[in-house]
Amino acid sequence: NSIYKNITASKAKDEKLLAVLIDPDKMNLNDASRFISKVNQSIATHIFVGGSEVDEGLTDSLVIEVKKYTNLPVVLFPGDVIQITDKADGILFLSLISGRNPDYLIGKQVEAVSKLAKTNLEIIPTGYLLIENGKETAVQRVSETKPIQRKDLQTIKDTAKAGELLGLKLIYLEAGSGATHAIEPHIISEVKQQLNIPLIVGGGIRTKTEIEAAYKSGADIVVIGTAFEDNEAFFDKLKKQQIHN
Ligand code: 1GP
Repeated sequence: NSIYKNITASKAKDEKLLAVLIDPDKMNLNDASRFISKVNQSIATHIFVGGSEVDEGLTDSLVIEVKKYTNLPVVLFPGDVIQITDKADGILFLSLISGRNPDYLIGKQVEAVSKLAKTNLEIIPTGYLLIENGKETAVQRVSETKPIQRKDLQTIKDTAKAGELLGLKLIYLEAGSGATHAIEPHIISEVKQQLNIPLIVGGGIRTKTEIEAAYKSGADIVVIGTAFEDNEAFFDKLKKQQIHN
């Protein structure tokens, strides 16, 4: 369970983490090597792979390709059970605790067990909270759940805390892929104050300023997908510092 240990160790040292999200439905296999070389040169620490709607088999072949070019941990962030592949290093074992659809709270997880038993994936139980961002997102449509309203801060905080009390190991605040409004800093910091476990924030984050704002408010891991898909030059703004001897 080294992925989770590393996350908690980073949290303890206040070292911030950045996950690049790759949607197998959107990434062409031929583009993977170029894309991953950009990831390698950036401050990214993790690669997440997943999407709301991904055809069977695509995740497997993409993860194989990605692993050829990087040593970063590849963590599944699955929208469905068919996205489980033993080629990755770990999996965010998600429960959509902002919603009230039993399939996404426990049903898919039960379905996943026999598949997971055939893998060596590090399983990281994760409470997943969808927060309203101004437009309908894929997660909302596919899971047929309502996001929690941004203004309903108490429910957001209590839901995140309930996830921790249930024994989940991470809380993921999600505005939705391509969200017009990323999770607001005050929401992040209020949630952070409730939690002892690490906090992931993603959805609609497009600039270095927004990444830093999320970190400053208490995000331990920031997830970015769309901004890199739309513009790989964004990686150049997030280059690792050169070390000169
Ligand atoms: C989506 O949180 C992730 O599940 C990332 O969102 O694609 O908007 O960066 P973006």
